[in-house]
Amino acid sequence: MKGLLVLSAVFLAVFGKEDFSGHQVLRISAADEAQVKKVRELEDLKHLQLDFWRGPSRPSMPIDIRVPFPSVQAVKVFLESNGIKYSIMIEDVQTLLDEEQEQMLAFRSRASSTDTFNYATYHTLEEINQFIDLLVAENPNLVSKIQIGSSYEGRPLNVLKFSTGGTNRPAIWLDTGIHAREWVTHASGVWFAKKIIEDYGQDETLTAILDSLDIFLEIVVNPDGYAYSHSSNRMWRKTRSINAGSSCVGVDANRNWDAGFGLSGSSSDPCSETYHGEYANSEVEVQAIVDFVNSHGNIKAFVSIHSYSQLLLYPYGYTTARAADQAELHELAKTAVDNLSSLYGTEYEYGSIITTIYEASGTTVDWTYNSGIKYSYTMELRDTGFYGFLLPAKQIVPTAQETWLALITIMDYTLKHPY
Ligand code: 0X9
Ligand code: ZN
Repeated sequence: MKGLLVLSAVFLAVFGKEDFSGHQVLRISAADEAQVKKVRELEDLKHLQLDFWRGPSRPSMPIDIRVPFPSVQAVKVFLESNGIKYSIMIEDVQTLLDEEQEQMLAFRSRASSTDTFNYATYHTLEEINQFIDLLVAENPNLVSKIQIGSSYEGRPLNVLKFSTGGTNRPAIWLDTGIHAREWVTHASGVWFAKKIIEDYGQDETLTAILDSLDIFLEIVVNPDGYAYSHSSNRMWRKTRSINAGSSCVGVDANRNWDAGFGLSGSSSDPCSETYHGEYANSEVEVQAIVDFVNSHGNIKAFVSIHSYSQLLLYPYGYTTARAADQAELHELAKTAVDNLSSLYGTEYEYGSIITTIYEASGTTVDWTYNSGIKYSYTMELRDTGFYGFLLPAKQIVPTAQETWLALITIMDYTLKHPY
């Protein structure tokens, strides 16, 4: 075990990439609240270096944990001795990462137009930025690039603005990639951008939407994290800001918003994957969106896209209080997931964040909702944990296609229900 640790340290030093050989993803099915509580104890055993991919949440929702090789036996013994059921979802994380890299290499080519761009593979930050520039160059009358700020490490925060004219039209905001490792979201964001261009003037619904509303799309909300997830650690989630007094890097940008900031459902530990940051909007990537939304003043729908779990969620995450518009948000969510499912049969659950997934404070859409954006939603795309964050590239296009049906539903509803 020690040998392997030394080996992986050497590997990291030589190749600069974190190695996940022997890491397993365990799926835990807690039978009741007491067992969920037991599993929570694992969270406090820092030396195990567990990475909770999903949960803990209510007993009916499985808990997925990436367990580093040296901790695998200890965790299994812990679960077995407490009578907690589990299965192995991913035998060896590194095998999936190797396949992903191979796939990316095989399909790597610098596209000269958005027609030859490969939507069915994962792309680096540079490639996504090239895509953005190509799309804007090809369609200057329909889409432009706005830089809403710079990331902690100085990368541009690019937003695509799709507009057919007017001044400060009511608008829809879409974002992907606030969590670095949720690669299918960035890939879907790219596909959405192309889809909007293709469908304008062709598809009646999208055309009507763009004739009255603007669409803003930020494909890479967290570019530092995304770059790092390619260069060094595929499992990176947070931003890359340095935390004073800690050797741990980064803040969970989905706990950093000014809505129930710092309440339970986030962590005050800089080493935690759900670290909320020193204060609300401490992350420049979050502050940039806050400033943009406030100065725009006319955003009517906001959809923030994550993976995984197949959920369509609305506020709140930090309180069990019902959103004032809960009934309407719930109805619209139902229609949206029905439409999503109609394509490939992918099943989504929907509801408020806190009742459907878990308590989460300082999240994006709780802030947007409290700021007056009625149609505030967050999605968790494919899958339900078979591959988790490591969704094979061949699922990118189907995922984006079905998700688009949900987005169109929300955008069309927004158009038809002005407020
Ligand atoms: O913990 C989160 O931030 C979200 N899950 S994820 O695996 N994407 O990290 C859930 C929080 C509430 N849901 C969303 N805001 N999507
Ligand atoms: Zn996420």
